[in-house]
Amino acid sequence: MTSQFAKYHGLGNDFILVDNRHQSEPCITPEQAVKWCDRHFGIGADGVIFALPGQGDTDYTMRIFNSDGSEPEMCGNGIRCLARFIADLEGRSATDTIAYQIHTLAGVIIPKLEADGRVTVDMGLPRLLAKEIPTTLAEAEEKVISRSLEVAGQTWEVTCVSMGNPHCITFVDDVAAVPLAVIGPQFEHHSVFPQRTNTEFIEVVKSDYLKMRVWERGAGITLACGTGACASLVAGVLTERCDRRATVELPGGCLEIEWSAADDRLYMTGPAELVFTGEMGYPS
Ligand code: ZDP
Repeated sequence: MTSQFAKYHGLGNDFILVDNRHQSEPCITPEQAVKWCDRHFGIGADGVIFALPGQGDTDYTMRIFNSDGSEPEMCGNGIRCLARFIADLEGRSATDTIAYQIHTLAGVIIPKLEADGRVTVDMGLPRLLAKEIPTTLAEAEEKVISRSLEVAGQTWEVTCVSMGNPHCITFVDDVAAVPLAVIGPQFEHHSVFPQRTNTEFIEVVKSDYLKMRVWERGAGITLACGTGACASLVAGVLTERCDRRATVELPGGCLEIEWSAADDRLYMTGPAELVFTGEMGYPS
C-alpha cells in the first residue's frame, strides 16, 4: 500500500501534507508519521498534516502529528501550507484569493490566500491564564508575565502565551548566543509545563522588528514557528517591549504579525510553498 503526499514549507518549517478528505481519521498512525518525518530513513519533515472533512460549518479539519508522534492543537506555518495544499487539490489558480474555515483542536482558524502567493491567517485570540497555557508558574486564573523560572542553573524571566498550543517566551539581548539545543529540551520538559511547551527566545531589534529562535515541543529546533511568532508578539506587547504590529525574523525568513486592537485577534502573513509531491509506502 502506498499513499500520495506533498511536501510544503513555510519559511523552512516543513510538512508532509496528506489528502485525507475521504475519511475523518488520519490515514497513518503517529508511529508511521515519526518514520515519514525522519530526515535519513524517511521523507523528512517537522510534522505530518492531514486535510480531513470539515466539522460543523467549517470547510476542512486540520490534524497534525509532530515529528516525535505527539499531536499539537495548532500549527501556524502548517495551516498556511494546508491552505495552499487544499487550493492545489481543488485546482485553484495561484492568484485565487480564497479563505477557508478550518476546524482545529484550537478552534476555527481562517487562512486566506493572497494574490501575491502569501497566506494571511486569522489565528484567533491568545489565551493568557496559567490554566490555559497550561502552567503551574502562576495561580490558575493569573496571567504569566515576567515570572522567574529556573532552567539549567539559571533564572530566566519568562512570559507564557497559548495560541491553542503552549509557548514560553524569554527576551534576550543576543538571540544568536542562546545555547538552544541544550536549554530548549529543559524548558520543553520542565515540570511547570504539564503539556510540555514550545520555547521562544526573542531579541527586540526595534519595537516593530523582533528576531526569534525556537525550540518546538515535539520537533526540536525548527527554522520557523507561526504560533510561536504570534505568541512572542503578544508577550512583547504585554511586557511593553514592542508594538502590536511587527516583523518577526526567524532563521527561515520573516513573518508579519499583528495583534489587532479592534478584535484582539492575531493575524499572521507569510509564505507557503510546494516543494515536491511523491508516493510513500506505509511503514510498518
Ligand atoms: O505545539 C507544538 O507541539 C508545535 N510543535 C506545533 C507546531 C507549531 C508550528 N511550528 C507553527 O508554525 O505554529 C508548526
